[in-house]
Amino acid sequence: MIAVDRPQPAAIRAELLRGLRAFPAVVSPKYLYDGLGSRLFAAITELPEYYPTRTEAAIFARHLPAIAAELPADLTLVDLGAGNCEKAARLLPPLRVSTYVAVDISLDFLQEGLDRLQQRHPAVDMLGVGTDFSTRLLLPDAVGAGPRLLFYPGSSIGNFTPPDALDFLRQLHPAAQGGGLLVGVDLLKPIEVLEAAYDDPLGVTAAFNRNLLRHINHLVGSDFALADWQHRAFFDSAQRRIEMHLQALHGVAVRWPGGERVFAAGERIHTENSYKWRADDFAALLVAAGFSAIRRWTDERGWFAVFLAQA
Ligand code: AVJ
Repeated sequence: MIAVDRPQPAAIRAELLRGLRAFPAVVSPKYLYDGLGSRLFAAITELPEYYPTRTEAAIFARHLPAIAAELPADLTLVDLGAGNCEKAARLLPPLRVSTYVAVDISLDFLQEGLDRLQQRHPAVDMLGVGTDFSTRLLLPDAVGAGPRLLFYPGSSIGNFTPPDALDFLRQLHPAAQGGGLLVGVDLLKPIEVLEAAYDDPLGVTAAFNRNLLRHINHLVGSDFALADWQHRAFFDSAQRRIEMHLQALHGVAVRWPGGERVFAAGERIHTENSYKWRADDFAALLVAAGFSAIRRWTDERGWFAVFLAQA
């Protein structure tokens, strides 16, 4: 395991407090994933309403031979946001991966998954890299000079606004070293389907969102009381995105060492955007970022797409 540019607690605190003081208040969705948050997200992927994970898995299950046919043998697979490494686990033999590089912000969660995977696939070289690749993808020299397939599944790209997604893809391009990009993207679909996926009746997504306040309390020493805050998620058709917010049920003052913020009843903290793409627009985005030879696979309903592009 290698930790590159481990984020400093003071920098994290400063970033969070800047967002909490802003109007409207905003927190980056990356803070949704502490230990419990990562487990709650895993629970979300099991919900009947949350279609993206299983739809993407079905696309891979069906089209893996076609995808493999486009790729060289002895592949170096770089898994961006590997989490528990479950998604990549199913790709290693079919894609003839010889080197697997798991990249994630949280090294703790990564270690468990990587150990399990190494036991199942002893012949594959494995490396864990802890880094926040959303700003810059820094890979250690140990990853090697040959071409790499960058793997960015799950529609995590949906967290970026379209201009930020373009910047992100442009900075990924050189890291592929002439290899490619395999990326999963959630597509536009009826609003009822979208909103149910982000506001499930069991309340798992609400717990996932509200857990952010516990994590912030831990990181900055604030005193958010979870009972004061309600989960909100809705689709904004103009911006083609699901927005997640935490909304104050009544007026609250939140204190932290050295400061405070008063929230009026109904005031919100914006916690996540999840953009939904038209497949043709996303293909054009890949081209604008410098990728070529774009191939795409979708499910029968056209709800989700997997793109393969040459770097
Ligand atoms: C992990 C960013 C792809 O946007 O669907 C799930 C996160 N948020 N439910 C998504 C999420 C609420 C998820 N991504």
